[in-house]
Amino acid sequence: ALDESGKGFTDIIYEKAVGEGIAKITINRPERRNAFRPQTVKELIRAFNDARDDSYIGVIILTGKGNDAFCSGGDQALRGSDGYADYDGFGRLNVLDLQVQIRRLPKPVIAMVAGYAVGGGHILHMVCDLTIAAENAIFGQTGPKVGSFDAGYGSSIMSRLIGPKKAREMWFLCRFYNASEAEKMGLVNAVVPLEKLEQETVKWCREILRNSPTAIRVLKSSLNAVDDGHAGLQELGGNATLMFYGTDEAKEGKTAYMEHRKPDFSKFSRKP
Ligand code: 2NE
Repeated sequence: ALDESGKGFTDIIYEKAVGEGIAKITINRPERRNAFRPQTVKELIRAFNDARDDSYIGVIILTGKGNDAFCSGGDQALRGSDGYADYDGFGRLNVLDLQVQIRRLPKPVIAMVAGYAVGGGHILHMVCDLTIAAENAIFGQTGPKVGSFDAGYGSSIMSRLIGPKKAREMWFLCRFYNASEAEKMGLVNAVVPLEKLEQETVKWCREILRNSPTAIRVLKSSLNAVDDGHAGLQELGGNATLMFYGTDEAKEGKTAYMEHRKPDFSKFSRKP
């Protein structure tokens, strides 16, 4: 059963599976192959924030409406000289904020891909922690064909995922790759028949949800830490602080401060 909690969204559908701990965020612009405009990205950011803050949610699925596309990138009809502009007329590249949000979100995000994941849509699936693809999925970058590129995560994460030579091929030639090619390249975790896509994705979610949430949280940040530099260390370090606060040693420091006395750390061993 799905509990609609995304009232007020126009470009996405936001659902939470009752009793499961799974949130599902669906880009809902199928008439444009789920291309995103600034409003779409604003809504995605709101939904991801909600799923992050909901302690009941342990895994988030990102997908696109329909079977034709996961996402075809930025809406080219709205592209101007300073980014993508919709209601307020300001050009933006707010999808870059969304990429960072997914990367830093302390819960696994799974891209569930049917049809095209191309351009900025391909980058969105790459920044997700896992990708489950339907047999009809097609992956590729189109930027250099349409006068665009992503020199950030879209390049560095791709190079890590599929290797520097293959990443150059993908960006320089702008070829499309089918699901089985993508699996061989290491772009996706599994390929399943289209009719099994959701079932298989939920199965992966449930397997993750059976495991320790703290272990998963720390592992996500540690798997990103080297590549994300200072920001990666900050994320990983934040998890260390989070766990340290639960210890008697940390509590002694805080309690002593509140009681206006010197802290007594003498009973805490200096472990080898
Ligand atoms: C995705 C693809 C390959 C699908 O092809 P097909 O043949 O299945 O569909 P079709 O007919 O091309 O698309 C259906 C409708 O969706 C629109 C199309 O214009 C078409 O509209 P109508 O002609 O029916 O009115 N549509 C699809 N993608 C769109 C898009 N991204 N923007 C606006 N309208 C779009 C094929 O549609 C395709 O190649 N799409 C373009 C992919 C693309 O180049 N994306 C932008 C890359 S740049 C980017 O995303 C980016 C970045 O590089 C850096 C930062 C931020 C974003």
